[in-house]
Amino acid sequence: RPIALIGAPTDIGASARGAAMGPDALRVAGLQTALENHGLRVLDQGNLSGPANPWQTPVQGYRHLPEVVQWNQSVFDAVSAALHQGHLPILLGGDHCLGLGSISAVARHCAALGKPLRVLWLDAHADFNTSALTPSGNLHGMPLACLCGLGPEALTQLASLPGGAPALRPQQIRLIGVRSVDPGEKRLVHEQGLEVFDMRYIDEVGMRQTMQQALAGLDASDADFHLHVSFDVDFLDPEIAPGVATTVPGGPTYREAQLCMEMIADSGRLASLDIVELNPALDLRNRTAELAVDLVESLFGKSTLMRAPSSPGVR
Ligand code: DIR
Ligand code: MN
Ligand code: MN
Ligand code: MN
Repeated sequence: RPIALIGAPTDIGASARGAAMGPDALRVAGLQTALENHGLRVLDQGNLSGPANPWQTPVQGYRHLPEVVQWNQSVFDAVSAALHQGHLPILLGGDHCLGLGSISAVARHCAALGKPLRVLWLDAHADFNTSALTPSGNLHGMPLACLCGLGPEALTQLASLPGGAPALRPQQIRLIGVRSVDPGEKRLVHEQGLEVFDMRYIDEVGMRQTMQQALAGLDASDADFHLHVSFDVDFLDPEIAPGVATTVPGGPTYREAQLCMEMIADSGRLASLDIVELNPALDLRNRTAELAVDLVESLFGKSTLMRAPSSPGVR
């Protein structure tokens, strides 16, 4: 299945400027060639366009809500079209507010086909704030809550299924690598029953068992699961990934991140991907973009040796 690269050059939902340069930094780091060298067909669809960042203060708990809606509508349309054509969409962000448009498109696609969907959210943060809880008003801290129906109507409407239900139920989500959750957000995450594999959990049981649990049941169903990965680059430890605006110490190491990606690849279910929050303005000689490309190669099945995908781990 060909891969469609969809660039969304904006930092409209972020806390700092710069993520708008993410798509080109990933291209410069050789994303397309890396995937092609692995035998995949890749169509770079170029960049979407949308409103400029007016860099204003929050209005009723949201910064740039109308612009965030516009960008997400474009992402929704582009990801929907790619899925409709049988492509595997990779959204090149841009900040993480765009996960709303991307996953809304995926959820509708799955609903139409009657396919079960699971979302792996790789992130230092839970992205489960609401206007009442957010310390910043930045919408990149809210996409997951909006996808579950908690958010401003303009976004929850975009993130709804044809019958009106939210795009996602909390049970479909696995959060991995979390180490920064705001006080009110913490309560909401708990109330909603999200399954969170935070860094303490990864410290205690290791990445292998964490991923076994996060991927559990994907092949149990008769139906073919659709696995969506939303990869916020701040998931990674800042020592290896300095090119993000909201670094939080104590993230996965290079080896842990590789294992995470390899085990997702082994599941054989990856069907759509977001790469978000890369901020080239804060990076060192594009090394974070290069690391992201390296990890995405593993996510698409690159491995050191020829080994059966059923090797210890997932299936
Ligand atoms: C913080 C930071 N929780 C907020 N969030 C994110 O402003 O809501 N940073 N997602 O990447
Ligand atoms: Mn995020
Ligand atoms: Mn984050
Ligand atoms: Mn490489």
